[in-house]
Amino acid sequence: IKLERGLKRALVNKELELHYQPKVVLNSGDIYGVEALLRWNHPELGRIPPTEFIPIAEEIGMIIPIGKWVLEEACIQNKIWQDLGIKIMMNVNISSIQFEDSHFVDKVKIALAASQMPPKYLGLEITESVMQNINRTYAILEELKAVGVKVAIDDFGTGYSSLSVLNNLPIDLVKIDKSFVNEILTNSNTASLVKTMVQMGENIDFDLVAEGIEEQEQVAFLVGNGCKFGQGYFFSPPLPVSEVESLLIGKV
Ligand code: G
Ligand code: G
Ligand code: NA
Ligand code: MN
Repeated sequence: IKLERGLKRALVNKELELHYQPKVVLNSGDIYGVEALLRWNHPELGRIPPTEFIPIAEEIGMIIPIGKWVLEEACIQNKIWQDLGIKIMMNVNISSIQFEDSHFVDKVKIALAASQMPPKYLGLEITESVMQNINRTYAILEELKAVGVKVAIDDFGTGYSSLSVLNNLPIDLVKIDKSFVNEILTNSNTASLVKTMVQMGENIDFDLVAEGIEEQEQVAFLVGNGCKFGQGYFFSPPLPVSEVESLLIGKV
């Protein structure tokens, strides 16, 4: 109850903040983008993890205005970097509740127009849970494609969607969930699964991003099996804007 009321104030009180985790080209370590991750600095309780407050925000509907703020803020930040010569992708997590909002595509367009950020640098990370209504999902993805933004399936393999879904939807990118990456060196079934996903990506033309990379040996396995992109603590944790900017200025 306390968090519920707090969330309603969090936006106006400017308690929300975005951190950014670098996304890298695995064989060079070059940063080609970042993922925006929401942080809530509660005035009394301190930092509350998104795994705690996002489900509440979804339940009480606050994820709609909060998600709109995240999109707008991320686009403004990307445009600031573009103007500094840092031309990188900006990925934003989209809750399935936002995706189901009938004004979702309009909100994406508004965030792009207001920031003047070039659409091709914006990536939207959606989860398999949006695929419950496949016809509607297809229509929205086509609209987003027309806008010029990229779409990624996040946490792939943790939901219930079948592989055929990837073949039929206009998806640019699939993120290999960190629970798989965590096991690639120790579980041969998981290793085969990841190899299969990379091959599928080559066959039906989407890129793969491995998430949750924590060790050099995981990088070597992924590169060796054709996975080009990744993110994880091995490269960098999510960082506040000033810290990630120092990294970007050094590396891009
Ligand atoms: O940053 P971690 O940083 O702890 O994020 C935990 C979870 O919260 C992840 O599943 C992530 O996708 C989700 N998350 C983080 N930021 C956002 C956001 O802006 N919107 C939505 N919908 N989910 C987010
Ligand atoms: O659901 P989503 O994939 O958006 O969640 C990203 C979550 O993973 C965030 O909580 C982020 O902080 C976390 N994360 C990023 N890199 C790593 C990593 O290398 N290891 C682990 N365990 N978590 C990570
Ligand atoms: Na994500
Ligand atoms: Mn994920």
